[in-house]
Amino acid sequence: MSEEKKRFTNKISADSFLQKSRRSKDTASFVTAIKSGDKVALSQAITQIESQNEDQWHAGHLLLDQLPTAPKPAMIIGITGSPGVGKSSFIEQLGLMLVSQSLKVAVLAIDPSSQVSKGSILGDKTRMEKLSQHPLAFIRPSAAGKTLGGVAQSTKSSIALCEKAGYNVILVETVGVGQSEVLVHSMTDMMILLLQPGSGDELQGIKKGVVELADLLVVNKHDSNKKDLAKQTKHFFANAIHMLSPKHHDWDIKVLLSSAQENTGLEDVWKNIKNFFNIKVTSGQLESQRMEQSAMWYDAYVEKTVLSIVQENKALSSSNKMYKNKIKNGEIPLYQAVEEFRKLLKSKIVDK
Ligand SMILES: Nc1nc2c(ncn2[C@@H]2O[C@H](COP(=O)(O)OP(=O)(O)OP(=O)(O)O)[C@@H](O)[C@H]2O)c(=O)[nH]1
Ligand SMILES: [Mg+2]
Repeated sequence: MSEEKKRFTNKISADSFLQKSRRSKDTASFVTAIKSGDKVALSQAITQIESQNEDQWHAGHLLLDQLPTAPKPAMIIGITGSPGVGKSSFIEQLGLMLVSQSLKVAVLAIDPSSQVSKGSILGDKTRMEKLSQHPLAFIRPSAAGKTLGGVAQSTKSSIALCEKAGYNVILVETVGVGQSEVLVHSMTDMMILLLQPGSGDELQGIKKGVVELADLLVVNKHDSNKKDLAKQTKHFFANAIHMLSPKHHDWDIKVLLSSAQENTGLEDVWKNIKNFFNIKVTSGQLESQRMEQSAMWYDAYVEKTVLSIVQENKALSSSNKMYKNKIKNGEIPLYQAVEEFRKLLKSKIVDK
């Protein structure tokens, strides 16, 4: 090797060493900051996790891996319900009650539709104004726009980050209707469904699936002139849930009443949340549910990894595009294209 080439090679390895050590120092100081309760650092780490930039995305996930496991599992609770039912207001009141008991509360939002509409982001922030100013609370509005692994994946990683950052209760508000309930169910320990007074029709059709996912039902806005209607709705659901297939053998799904406006019913909600977690932690179900969720997420990651390998491979990605175009132009039937692409992919993988 010529002297010049040697110097050049040495310079490159010295540079990459410097880069690496700088990066690991960054990660180490990030870890320290997050462990010490630095909300700005936590926020920056979530931004990395949500990033579309592969280096940033990896840096965020590396950091997540390097943070030590929380000494006690957080209570990860999904709060779901129709638009306008009062989720953000309920979360703020519940959150304020919990921080007053010296618990650290993180609020995240999952919004699979945020790639299209970013409408809820401002709303969430203003509706949780008091809580967002509390030192023990951390509020992160829903991920805006596209993220590398998808919005659901980034919310799942943000939850894990908040747990490792020492938050005791993590409340995840679902934004948008439909798929978000199933997604939030795949990343939380408990689901609370908020209901409007007079909303018996929630038990019809697709909403029945959402009711079946819930571990606790709360008829909200039990105040002013809606008190009687809220009570009737409570009785309606209390009777109706007996007809659904039971989700737990050791937990009776309850229907409670609450009002964020009058700040009533929230202590009862909290008492039930604590009972639920006591049962699930003691029986080991919380741990097994989380492991099951991880296995499911592993599948999702593998799918994404395979897809990104296809996209990175020139021959495969150009065939992929070619088939897509052919389908769009009506030049090939859908399943024929899928089958041909499958064969091509298999020929690249097998025996190599
Ligand atoms: N009467 C009454 N109104 C409430 C209560 N909680 C919320 N509201 C009102 O209901 C409306 C919606 O409240 P949000 O807390 O933003 O509801 P949300 O479910 O988070 O709404 P989206 O995130 O937009 O789906 C607001 O006008 C609130 O003031 C309550 O306990 N009682
Ligand atoms: Mg809201």
